Amino acid sequence: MNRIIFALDVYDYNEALSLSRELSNDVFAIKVNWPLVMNNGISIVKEISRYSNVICDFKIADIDNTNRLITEKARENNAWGIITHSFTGRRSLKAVVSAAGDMKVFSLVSMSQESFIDNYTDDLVKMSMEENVYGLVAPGNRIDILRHIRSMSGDLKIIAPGIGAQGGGITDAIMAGADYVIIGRSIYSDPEPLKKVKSLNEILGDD
Ligand code: FNU
Repeated sequence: MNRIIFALDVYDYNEALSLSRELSNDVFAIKVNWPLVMNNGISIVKEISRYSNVICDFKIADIDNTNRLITEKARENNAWGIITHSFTGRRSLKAVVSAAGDMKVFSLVSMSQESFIDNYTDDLVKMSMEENVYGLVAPGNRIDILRHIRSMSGDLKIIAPGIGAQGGGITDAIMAGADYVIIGRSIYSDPEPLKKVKSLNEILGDD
């Protein structure tokens, strides 16, 4: 079992594909974000999906129709999962869930950056559960908030960024209730990314 989601935040096509090939057997999923997609087009999602589950971190935050259009593009390109904001409210979230089909929807309810406005986090968790999302994104480096979100969210999967470069500890995040940890720079900036992933898996007791 692997509990690392690799955040592939590079621009370059060849680098992205070679990291995907190299790490795919040792991570649970590869998360792509706007920098990679802006540089290479949405078809990069389909290419990486040949090696790994792909989560599109598009942080969708628009009206229902635009959310639907974005979600359909991720689905068409074989994404396994998609990340949407939830602060835009129920109607926008429903549009993502309904367009997602078999894709897993992760609803963002708080962020790893401490400047995130957390006043409505409880409401966002409740609404996300009512709308039957598959999982939540919650901060892996702000442990009290992560623990609180875990306590509210039953058996929803929690994926947690903020590990390493943003100060969070990998075991702390898992102990606080994350099912998976999202890690980017600590892996791709390492001179030996595969070795780094393997050592993180070892810390988690995963093979
Ligand atoms: P690394 N990310 C994040 N915080 O960092 N999706 C959030 O609250 C969130 C995210 C993403 O710091 C960020 O965009 F909701 O290099 C990046 O792709 O390990 C990754 O998680 C963290 O990258």
